[in-house]
Amino acid sequence: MGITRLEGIFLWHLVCVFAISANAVDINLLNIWPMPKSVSYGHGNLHLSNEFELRTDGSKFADASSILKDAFKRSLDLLRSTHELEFHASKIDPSLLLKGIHVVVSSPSDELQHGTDESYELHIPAKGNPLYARIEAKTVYGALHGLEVHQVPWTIVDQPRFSYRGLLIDTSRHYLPVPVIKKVIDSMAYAKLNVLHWHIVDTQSFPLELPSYPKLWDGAYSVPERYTFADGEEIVRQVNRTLLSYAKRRGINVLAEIDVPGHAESWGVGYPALWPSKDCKQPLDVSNEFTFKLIDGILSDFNKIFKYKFVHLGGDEVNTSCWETTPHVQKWLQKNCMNGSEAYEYFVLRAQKIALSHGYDIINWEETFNSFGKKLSPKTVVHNWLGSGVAQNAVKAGLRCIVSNQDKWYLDHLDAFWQGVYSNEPLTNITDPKEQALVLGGEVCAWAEHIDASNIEQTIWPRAAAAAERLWTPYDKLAKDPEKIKSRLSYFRCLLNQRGVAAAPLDGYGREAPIE
Ligand code: CP6
Repeated sequence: MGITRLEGIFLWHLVCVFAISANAVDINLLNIWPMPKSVSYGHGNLHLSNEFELRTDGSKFADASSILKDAFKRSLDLLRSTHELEFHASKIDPSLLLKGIHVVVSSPSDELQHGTDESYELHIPAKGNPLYARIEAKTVYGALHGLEVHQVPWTIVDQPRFSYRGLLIDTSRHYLPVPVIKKVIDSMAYAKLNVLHWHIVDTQSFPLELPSYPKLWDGAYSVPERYTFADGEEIVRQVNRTLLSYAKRRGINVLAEIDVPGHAESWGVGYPALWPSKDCKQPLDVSNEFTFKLIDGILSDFNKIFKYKFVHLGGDEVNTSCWETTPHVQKWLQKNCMNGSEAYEYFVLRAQKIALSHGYDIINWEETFNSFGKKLSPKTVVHNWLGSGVAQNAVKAGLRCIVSNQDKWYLDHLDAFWQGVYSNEPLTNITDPKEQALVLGGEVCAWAEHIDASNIEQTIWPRAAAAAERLWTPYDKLAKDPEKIKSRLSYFRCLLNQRGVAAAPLDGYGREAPIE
């Protein structure tokens, strides 16, 4: 037989620790990612009891849908695979044997939304018989963050710095099978990211079934490369009281995007009337009422699945020249006294009104703000991607924003090294606390022209983790010199590998470290 499975995993863990121990100062300090708001450490080792259990007495959260119970079980399975298990129970002082975790949640609600309280405290008494760790949280989602801490500090008091900590996936350029998306969601929870920005459709393909307009997914690459409405529900929406969605059960909101009018050619495969002409397939036909009727139908379908308060309406990279040269659109422009850029503004603002009528707040890419920022709905969140300075301007104008500047946080750029990802500060040049509060956070983007199921994990990880700490950890706890966090990030990378996520080596993935 050779070694048992458990021993095998244990050896692997040691190898991993050994590999990074060369510049390790205190192995305890290395292990937590992202770094909590405050941590205190004790000394010595605790051991997990074989009967490691969840206690919830005193908690106001009834857990009717087993969110907490399932999260505990996942956490325990991971602990079993990555920690020194209690191999020799009889030799261990029972007061050093951790019997379980006592979770006390003060809110009875399982609602997950933008701004849901994610704070938690974790206390592990030095000794006790029986000895329990204790997690206290306002909401079950804070408690889930506590369960992600698999190290043994004495006390953690923790809460996120930013409420929006996102990752974009793009299922239009390459289809991602549902199990791959679920694994991305799992791994986001490990790093305390809380928004999956699902860039579902774009020029290349329309993989989502929508009941209102069933021919839209004629724009999918192929029959198997599609998401049914039920797939969408399973990934995102609360289906009923006990079968909660995959993302919500892990504390992750799903932000859906339709990128109009520029990135939408695939819509016209099923509904060619959306194309201005056969030679001009995007931007969508601004002169056709059907275009807006269809956006309304899509958003009413979205409303049944996507419960996050925001919907993303794109608005980037709109080239209106073919509106101006397509005869019937040109006529419409003349009749309405608009040039191309005015029609772009008209389109975006009308799409915003439709989204507002469905109860959503709106996120738009920064070109909309740069072109006609004053006219945007006050419920707009400006999504930076082009350059620096937009966030500053958006919050000065009183709008909220999220940052994703392409040179730092576009993960499909393989020369966006982890050091730069870590160093990207969302509040650069924003000093007024009122303006700072309008920066909701940021998002790393895995645009998928060159990403599919075969390489998505190593493209996202470990760099997304560097952004996750920037967005979670208080500013004064962040390393000014990213090299200082290298070994702790390496450790987190190892942990991802142990959990079956193909996170790349920090300076690996077929590229050189930046030249110093
Ligand atoms: N697709 C969409 C893209 C990009 C954007 N929107 C993009 C542009 C430039 C770079 C990377 C991605 N592929 N819909 C911009 C927000 Cl360098």
